[in-house]
Amino acid sequence: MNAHTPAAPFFPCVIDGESIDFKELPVIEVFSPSNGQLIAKLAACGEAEVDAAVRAARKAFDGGAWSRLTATERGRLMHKLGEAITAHAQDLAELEAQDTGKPLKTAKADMVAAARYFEYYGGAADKVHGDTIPFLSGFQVQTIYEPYGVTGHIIPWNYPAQMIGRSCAPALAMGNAVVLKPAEEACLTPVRIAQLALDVGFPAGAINVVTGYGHEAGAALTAHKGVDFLSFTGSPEVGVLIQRAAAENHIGCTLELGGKSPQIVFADADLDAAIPVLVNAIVQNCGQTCSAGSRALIQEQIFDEVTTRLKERFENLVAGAWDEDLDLGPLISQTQKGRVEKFIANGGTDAAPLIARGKISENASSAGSYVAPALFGPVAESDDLAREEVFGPVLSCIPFKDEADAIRIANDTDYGLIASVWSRDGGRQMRLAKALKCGQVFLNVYGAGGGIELPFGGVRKSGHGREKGFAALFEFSQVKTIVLNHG
Ligand code: TXE
Repeated sequence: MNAHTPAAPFFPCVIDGESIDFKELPVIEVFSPSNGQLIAKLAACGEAEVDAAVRAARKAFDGGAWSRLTATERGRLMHKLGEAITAHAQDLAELEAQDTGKPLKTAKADMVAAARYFEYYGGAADKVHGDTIPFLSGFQVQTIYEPYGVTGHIIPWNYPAQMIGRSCAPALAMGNAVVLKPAEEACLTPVRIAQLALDVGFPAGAINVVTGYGHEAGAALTAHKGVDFLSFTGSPEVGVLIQRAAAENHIGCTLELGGKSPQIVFADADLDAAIPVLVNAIVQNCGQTCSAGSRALIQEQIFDEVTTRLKERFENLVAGAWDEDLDLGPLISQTQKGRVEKFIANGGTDAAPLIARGKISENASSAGSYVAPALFGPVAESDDLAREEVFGPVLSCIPFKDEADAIRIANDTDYGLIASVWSRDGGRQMRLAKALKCGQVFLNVYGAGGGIELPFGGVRKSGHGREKGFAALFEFSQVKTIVLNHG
């Protein structure tokens, strides 16, 4: 590995309609998780560059070309950006796969979703309207939804292209100007998508992207007094810093901080339908998904049958480089690999017996950050594998007795993001849907393909606020009440 390979392209920041390299700044080198090779370089931006981006966004919002567009015109531009992502889907998917290590087929699906975010929110841009409210005689009252102004977005490395859509598209639809700080580990597609936005005619300053480390560029964006609202997806620890900074500046924020999501399998479930979904929900993106189904809660009388069937599948899973296009890729970094391997090494005890491991492809580079998937069970409720977010391809199987027991165990973590219930009993499905403390409940399905239309978010340590669906449009706007006395 040559850390100074000249061929590795520089990915710029996008500020005020310009792509700027900031080559005078310290350089962040981006390595492929598949083979450890240098694939790109970025500027490690700090306060000055973040300030330039926030000022550009402010100019776009306060009287600039962006602020003069109607909601319909904003929506049309967003549609065009969705179309441009689709037109460049192959190149973007390859870039995403190299940057994150995810299999190419997964990266291709991510580009479909990224385009869909701009299409969906482009269509929604002119469909948010207020109310007229009956009030005192002689009064006319109406409400309108207004953008905040400049919104700051900090996103992680697991779905870079999807995340620029998920976080920024609803903010743009409502008329905000955005400043995005993507993750230093993987941010190449957000930079390209911001450049595509300029190509399709987004005015300067509407979408700004600043590369850099979290503790520098991220912290500068979070603390900036010119930011009117913050949206963060990442770890609970940093989520606390974001919320604290938002409080200091008297602004709001949404936080999406991961989970320990359960899939609850009752004895009357259709196991042929459930088993592949149980596997996919933890293997997808190598388990590096906030809504990964990392706990399988299985009713006692079918525990052995289900874990035997899961074992067969886990033993046949293979991790490999992005272009091998296997079941799963490497983890994002050696740091994450170390973290996940520690969880696996701490298992294998009476409290968490190891049932099965998958494989790593023979072609996989020793410099890649691969982890063979792991299946544990029966995992004790108190064990870390039953309670902590591993963020890797590790499934913990936990037995339960009855409905009450299932609800108790499912709700007994600090997190609450999503859950699923596998049962043919309609009454039970609805009882659990109401009793589970989380933001989404799926019945006889899991995740529903990421459903951009479906409000998504957590409770407690999983965060607060809602992304996706129309709910996100209300997060990125505030209601104003106008009262006219015509009496
Ligand atoms: O997250 P960080 P990491 C969880 C998952 C994972 C763990 C650690 O369990 O194993 O978090 O991942 C920016 N001020 N999730 O260390 O540090 C950072 O640059 C402002 C769940 O990668 O939270 C990046 O852009 N910003 C999750 C983003 O925060 C800061 C996705 C996320 O990085 C900052 C990722 C600071 N002081 C991890 N420090 C999910 N919910 O999907 C860092 N950042």
